[in-house]
Parts: sequence; structure tokens; C-alpha cells
Amino acid sequence: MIRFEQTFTNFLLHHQEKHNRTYHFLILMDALISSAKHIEHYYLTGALKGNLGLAGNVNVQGEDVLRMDQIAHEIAIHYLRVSGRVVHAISEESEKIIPINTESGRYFVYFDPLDGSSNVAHGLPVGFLFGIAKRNLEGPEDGHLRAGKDYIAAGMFVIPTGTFTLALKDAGTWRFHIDETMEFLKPTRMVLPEDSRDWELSFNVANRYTYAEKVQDWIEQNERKYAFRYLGALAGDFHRILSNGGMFMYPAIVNHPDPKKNRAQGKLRLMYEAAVVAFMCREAGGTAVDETGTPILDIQPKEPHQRTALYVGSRPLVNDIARVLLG
Ligand code: AFP
Repeated sequence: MIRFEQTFTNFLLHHQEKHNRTYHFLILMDALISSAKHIEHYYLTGALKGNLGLAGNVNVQGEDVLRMDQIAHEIAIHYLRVSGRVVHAISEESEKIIPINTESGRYFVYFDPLDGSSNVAHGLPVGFLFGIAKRNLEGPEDGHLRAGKDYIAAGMFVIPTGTFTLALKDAGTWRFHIDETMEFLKPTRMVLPEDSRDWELSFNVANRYTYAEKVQDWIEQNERKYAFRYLGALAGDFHRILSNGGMFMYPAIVNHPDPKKNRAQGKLRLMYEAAVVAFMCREAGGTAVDETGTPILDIQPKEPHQRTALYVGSRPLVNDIARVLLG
């Protein structure tokens, strides 16, 4: 017997209808879904085409090889452009803000089209993360760098696993899976589990002695209580935390033996990494803070590629480390 599941499109149409919303967001989501499917299939065949390597390489036909993250960027910009709904975009792959439809666009899209570059050469999971904010339709526009609390939606595709997670403001975090007809299906509401038995900790353990002493102490006191998992691609690591609970963290690096390698501001990008997962986490019942214990969603970005430290996941764990960070 074939089992049929609700499609993402059907889910979203009903959501928009129920909340009396416009069709513009549907057109934007269609562009993001098309981008993700295109990137996913390019990624699956990337090794074959020699496109998982470094930019500047030349393939056997003597053609320039583009890096997979540059290809992913071009794919996403193409679909965002033809949607006609985007004022401008901020992409990890472009230093400058990208104007798209500055006249009549309606949304700002902040994205990283292929996050987790150390996995690319191996064809292992990477992420396409995005946050969406809406233009000020009532008054003058103000520079377009929105704090996470002002996003209207945020999501991530874990490529090439066929999973897609989307959080809609005040309407929850939902996970979808791709089927054999390339449809994302089966909306499943994600709520961080309260039972701590399955909780996981996720951080780059090679960095642990470079963290602030109080963070090192917290790890020392807590690490034996939980399983430890780390993929090195935020979307994949956060995907697990959303299912099992626990905490992903990328703390500030302040005690590196080579001081030039310290990252007091953190490593992750605020607008298209940290705020995206923080938004999804809030809609799933969790929370996220930076190195000062400030909620990630409250941070007003000053520039598009701003970095931050990140602690995100189950509320009791994040609140516990926030207490230590604030102390
Ligand atoms: P890259 O794309 O530069 O590999 O960074 C990926 C990332 O921003 C995020 O997806 C990971 O969680 C984190 O950095 C991994 O960083 P480390 O390699 O330092 O553990």
C-alpha cells in the first residue's frame, strides 16, 4: 500500500490561508525550495564533475572548475532574482549586499548556500541556511540589517540528505523529508524533548582548551552527562539537537596558544548561521545566547558578515551556561 503524506506546498498554502497572509511568501519559498533541490542534485553529482574541489582548478576538459559553494550561491541568487520578491540578499559568498529588486521586492534574505566547507571535499552533509525578514511596508526603510527577533521565518536544508526544517514566526518549527518525486513531505512539528536522557553536546572538542576558563569548567562538570556528537556543519549538528535535545556550542576562542588564532568575537556568522538556528530553536521551545549571555535573537547586526559565539539548544542547558557566562 502506498502511503501519501501532506506536501510542503499544501502545508504552506493552508498556513497562509489560515493566517490570512499574501501569496508573496509562497513565491519566495518556492524559490528557496527550487534552489535547494538544484544545489542538492548538483552536490550529489559534484564529485563526478570534479566540482567538490577548490576554485581555480581546471578540469580534464580544460574548463575552470567552480567551487561548490560558488555554484550554490549562483543557483540561489538565480531563483531569488526570478522570484521578484527579494529586495536584497546577504550571502556568505558575497562580501557586498546583493541588490535584487530594490523597487518592489518585499523580503530580505540572509543565507549561506553551502555551510560546512570542510565536508565538501568528502561529499558529506553541508547546510543551506536562510533567514527571512520583511521590508518595512509602512515607512522608510532603515538599512535592512535585521535582528533575529525580527525574522519572519528561518530554515535549513541538510544537503544531500533531503531534509528541510522551517520555522515560521509564532507558528512552530517543522521538518520535511524529500520523496522519490522530489517533493518535500510530511510536516512534523519539532519540539525539543524535555527528557534529558537523549540530550547531546556538540562542539569542536579540539578547541576546548582555547575557550574561556569558565566555559572549560562548565564542560568539565557537564560533559559526562551527555552523548557527544560533532559533524562540523552547523545544519547537521543542529538538526540532531532539534531532534534529541541538548546543546550545540561554538564558544569564543580566547586562550589559543597562538594569540593570532583567537576569535574573541566567535566564528559563526550572526545573520545567516547563529540567528537562523536560534530562530528555529525558539520556535521549538529552546533558546540561544552569545558569549556575554545575550539572547542571539536580540543582537542587532552592525554589518552583514558579523560573527558571534553561539550556545543553542534546550532551555535548561543554555540557561545554565548563560548563568556562567553572565557571572
Ligand atoms: P566552514 O564552512 O568554514 O567549514 O564553517 C562551517 C561552520 O561555520 C559551521 O557550519 C560549523 O558548525 C563550524 O563552522 C565548524 O567549525 P570548525 O571546523 O572550527 O569546528
